[in-house]
Amino acid sequence: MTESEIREKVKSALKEKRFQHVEGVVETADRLARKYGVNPEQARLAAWIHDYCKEWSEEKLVQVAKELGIDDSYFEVTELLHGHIAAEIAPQEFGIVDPEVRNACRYHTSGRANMTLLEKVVYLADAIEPGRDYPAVEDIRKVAEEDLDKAVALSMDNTIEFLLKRRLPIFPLSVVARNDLWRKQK
Ligand code: DGI
Ligand code: FE
Ligand code: FE
Ligand code: FE
Repeated sequence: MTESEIREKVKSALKEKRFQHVEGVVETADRLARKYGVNPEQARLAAWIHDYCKEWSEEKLVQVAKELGIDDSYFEVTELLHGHIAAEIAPQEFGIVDPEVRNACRYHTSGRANMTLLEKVVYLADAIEPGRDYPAVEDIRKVAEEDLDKAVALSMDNTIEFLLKRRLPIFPLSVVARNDLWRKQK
């Protein structure tokens, strides 16, 4: 599929507002990729597909995850399934087989230990695209211009704080990712 075919397919799977978010992630990922020496085509592709399954029902996400053999531990935190499933179905749905692109999609919500630059760029673009509005976003945007790792680490802290305040479950991989990035700051 060409990029514009991928764009149209994603557009038809999402509500207008979420599609605008995706377009913001694509442009931000492209810009961050150039800034930090990442392949912008890979960044754009991962950004286009990252929320392709975001509007599926929880039932559908869990059912498809079971069919695909995705690890059971993900089912407790279903917020993490949409990226994982999009990565799994990317070859059939979009002809995207590049494992680096698929991993950037797969880990865009939790992150993981030893993230690649591409994974960090997509993670951060998702958090700071122009449509995002939450108290810490301006700080994270500022740091994103200077230090990729620090910006990703700040974004992960912000997500974990948000989850703690709401007494929501924190996926172990989210904590592993956060610890890994801060450890490397020093
Ligand atoms: O899909 P988006 O809204 O663009 O962004 P996302 O995929 O980064 O995050 C989706 C949601 O997942 C968001 O509300 C935060 C939440 N989330 C991220 N990490 C965790 C989490 N939710 C739980 N319960 N546990 C996590 O570790
Ligand atoms: Fe997402
Ligand atoms: Fe995110
Ligand atoms: Fe997103």
